[in-house]
Amino acid sequence: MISTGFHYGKRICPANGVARPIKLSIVAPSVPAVPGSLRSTSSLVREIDLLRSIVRRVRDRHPFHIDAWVVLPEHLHCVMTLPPGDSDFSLRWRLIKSGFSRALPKTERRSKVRRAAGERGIWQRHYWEHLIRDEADYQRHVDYVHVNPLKHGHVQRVRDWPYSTFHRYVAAGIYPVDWSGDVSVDMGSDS
Ligand code: NI
Repeated sequence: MISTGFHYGKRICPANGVARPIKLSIVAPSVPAVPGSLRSTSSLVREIDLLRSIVRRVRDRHPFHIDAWVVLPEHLHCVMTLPPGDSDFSLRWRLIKSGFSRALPKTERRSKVRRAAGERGIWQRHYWEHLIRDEADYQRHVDYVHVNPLKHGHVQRVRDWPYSTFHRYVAAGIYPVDWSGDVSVDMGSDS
């Protein structure tokens, strides 16, 4: 069972109402990193400072609220809220992915099709997304983001993964520090 009893939406994002689209996105680099392979040099965690600066830059130009975010070595999950009247999630992801790719050293191999599209072979071309339906759905997805490092076996305890908004939620008193969500929940192609 998913933990309930927390009211994330209202506490974290007061303006978050039904009129504002919120989506969970799973954004993944193109090929899972094999330990020790060259591919692992493009690990998102290794490049976390770069990723953060790109996200900030995109957000300055195209605002969005980060409700929940976790960065893993090979992919990331995010629950974001867009301003009223704006539903262009794909624009944000496109800019984050291309900005990050451009800023990395040009060593990754590219497929022909991606070369033709002017992309570098760092990201999958598509990502999974879901429009949040209601408060319960919101909580389920925020929990999903935060339990993800545990789900993928990177840590034994959720609190031990640093690249996560989980810590912000603990500081706000929403999760207990020893919180652990349900690792058996699957969404999209996140396995
Ligand atoms: Ni995941």
